[in-house]
Amino acid sequence: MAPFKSGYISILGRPNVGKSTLFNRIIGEKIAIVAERPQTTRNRILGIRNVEGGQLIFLDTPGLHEGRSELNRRMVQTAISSGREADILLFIIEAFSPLVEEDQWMVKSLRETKGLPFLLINKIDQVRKERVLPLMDQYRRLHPFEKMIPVSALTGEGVDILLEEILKSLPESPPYYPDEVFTDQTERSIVSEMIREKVIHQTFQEVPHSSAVTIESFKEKPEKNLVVIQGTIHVEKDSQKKILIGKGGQRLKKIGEAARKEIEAFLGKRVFLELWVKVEKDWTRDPRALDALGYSPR
Ligand SMILES: Nc1nc2c(ncn2[C@@H]2O[C@H](COP(=O)(O)OP(=O)(O)OP(=O)(O)O)[C@@H](O)[C@H]2O)c(=O)[nH]1
Ligand SMILES: [Mg+2]
Repeated sequence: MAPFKSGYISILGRPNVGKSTLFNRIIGEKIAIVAERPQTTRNRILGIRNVEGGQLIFLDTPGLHEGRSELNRRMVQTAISSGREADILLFIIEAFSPLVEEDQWMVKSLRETKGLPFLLINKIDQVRKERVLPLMDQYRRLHPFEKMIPVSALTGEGVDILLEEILKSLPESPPYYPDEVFTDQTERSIVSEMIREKVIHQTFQEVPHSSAVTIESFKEKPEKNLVVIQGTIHVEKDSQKKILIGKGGQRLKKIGEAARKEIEAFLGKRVFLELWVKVEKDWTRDPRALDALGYSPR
């Protein structure tokens, strides 16, 4: 029998390239939130996929970018340090994006890591196949990638091949986690992220980047198959609070309804969700506020 393999796989790349979409597809659950906008993921999220003969532990990370605020800095630091822990690095690019200076900078940051670098060309559902080869050639000249695999996180194309290739490259090791564990995220943190996702989907300009969500209380009422959740959406300015609440409270109501539906499906229970909006002046620049909101680099 083949020896058991197990290890950590860090998912890295610029914002919006599809890291969290790929992560969710591989884990088979929506743990990480996804949006059309860049800089959605802010923390490192662990997810486990057990396959025959192996345990694959994936780390979803914030997009690598040049941010101005302390929040941006912490996000990038989180991504880079998760790369240092990993046995394999999945460096994701978009099939339709030409190689630019930022990509070169990112690939350089990989040089200081010990993990095996894979290049994933994502979103191949969006391009004709002949466009992928020249892009691979460019990246090959930039860095000695162990493997280059075209995928579509959206349709799943190429993902089985990716999992096989990962398993081949992982070290021999017993599993790190028991079989039934699939993430390190708590119900509470998944719920707060679901709310934040709806904020991102339903607001514009700087509001998504200026919003954070905390859960104030999470009370189970088993006799009614109900969970009562109270959450706070933190923004940086009064003007953002106004936008978030909307005319007559309409926008906040929509955000709450969309979030409640998703939370109910996730928990398998009825949910009563109450949301407040609070102004926390310039929290994206304030180290103490960032710690309090759960954005400490790891
Ligand atoms: N067409 C297509 N769209 C995709 C694919 N993968 C992801 N997307 C879309 O790309 C957008 C960004 O996806 P995310 O998974 O949030 O990207 P991310 O890299 O995690 O972004 P950050 O967390 O901001 O760094 C979303 O609108 C996804 O639906 C793909 O394979 N094909
Ligand atoms: Mg993400």
